[in-house]
Amino acid sequence: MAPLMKKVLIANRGEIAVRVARTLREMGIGSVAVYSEPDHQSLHVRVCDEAYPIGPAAAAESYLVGERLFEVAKRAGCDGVHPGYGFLSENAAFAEACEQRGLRFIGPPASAMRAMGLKTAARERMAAAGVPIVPGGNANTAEEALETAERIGYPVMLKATAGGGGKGMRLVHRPDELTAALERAQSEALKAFGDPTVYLEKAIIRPRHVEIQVLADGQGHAIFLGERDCSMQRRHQKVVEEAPAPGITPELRAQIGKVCVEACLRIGYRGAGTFEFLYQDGRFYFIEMNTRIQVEHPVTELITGVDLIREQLLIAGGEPLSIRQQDIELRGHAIECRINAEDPDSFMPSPGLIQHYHAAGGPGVRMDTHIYEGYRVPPNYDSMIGKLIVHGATREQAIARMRVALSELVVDGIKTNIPLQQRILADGGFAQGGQNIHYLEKKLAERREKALSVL
Ligand code: MV4
Repeated sequence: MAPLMKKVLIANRGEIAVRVARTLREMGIGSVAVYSEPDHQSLHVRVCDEAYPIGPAAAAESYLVGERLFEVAKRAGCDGVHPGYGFLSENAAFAEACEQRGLRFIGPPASAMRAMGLKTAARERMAAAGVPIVPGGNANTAEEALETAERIGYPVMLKATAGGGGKGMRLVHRPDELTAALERAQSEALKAFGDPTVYLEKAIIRPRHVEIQVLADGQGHAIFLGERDCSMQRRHQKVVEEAPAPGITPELRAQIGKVCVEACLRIGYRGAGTFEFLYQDGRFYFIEMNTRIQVEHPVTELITGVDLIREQLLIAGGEPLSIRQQDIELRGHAIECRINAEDPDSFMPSPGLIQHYHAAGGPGVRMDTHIYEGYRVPPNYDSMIGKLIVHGATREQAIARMRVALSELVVDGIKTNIPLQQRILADGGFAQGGQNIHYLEKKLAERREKALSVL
């Protein structure tokens, strides 16, 4: 087999850059790191074959500057770019610019990224491909919004067409609130995304967040790799993720998986992708498609045995999918706890020097991180410093393993959310499984109330 790529530029930092570098090296592909000033001592710099500085701490002056990345790619002789997640990973113009310079963009075609970036276009394409979507419609004027809301029924949710991830969302309970909410949503959307267009969806009140992982080769083959439950979240930041999702029957999984696979084929998708759904009362409602590898991809890797980064590289190299749907068997249960440099109660960021680090270990335990003893967590990026991931034969065993792993993990010198993760893993409601997207925030509010009442 001809080599897929000779050398890949990793256009990212942190644990995902380390993660990508590991697979590249395993596959005999050269790995090139880029780093901002405060990242000069990050692990991703050390695990790659070569590393180049790209500017100051501010991402807007380093990791987000395409031209800097292309200079490095040219100098190092790269023929591919892996964008990781965040930064430029869902930027269609960047993907195109890579291809124009003869660099394989390790991700979907720019056209698919563009289509999924516009949420109404994504909804329409998905609905046409047979994916169940949340009932909704246009809200370009107050009259149209009222008409749409009347048709789908209150409560309704206003969302930015160019948005995503929950930014600029607005819940509206009654018609008399709609006009004012629409104006505010439009001006917020303009400010945040440079586009005032918003649309309406029926509000799903107590859903779970369940997402389907897919791989497609753009040559007529697509598969799904089960689902993940990401309902444990705070302010749209996922805290704990797991696979499979509690309570999803094999029949329901096969059904929604088939729908996603058919949609991939219909839209000519290529690469790794995630269909995000709200799940309530046994029904799936499509909300967004993510065209990148996601933070929580390891839980899927652990229950399927598939290296998703490797599959991304093979697909980008033009290989047809080597795994068929019947090869995908879900084994056991996996849980991921995001480890953040933050105060476990106030959630304030806590950058600084890691004075002591001890990783957890043992069967079925994985730590994806770029930190080590002596590493300084810079204040310039998001607070996630790693992910602790466990695999067990059952959900109960995975929970027990995670509790042991969290008790072993030592990150001293800064505050981390490890105590919060320990409370979640000891929580009766979490042990039950299948909690909705409001569960963690409700628990945190109750805890705050209690703390106030004893003072
Ligand atoms: C919704 C919803 C309820 N109904 N849409 C938030 C992030 C964005 N991707 C979609 N989001 C939501 N869309 C309708 N029609 C509730 C949320 C939502 C949410 C979704 C997934 C995970 C966590 C969430 C937290 C709050 C709100």
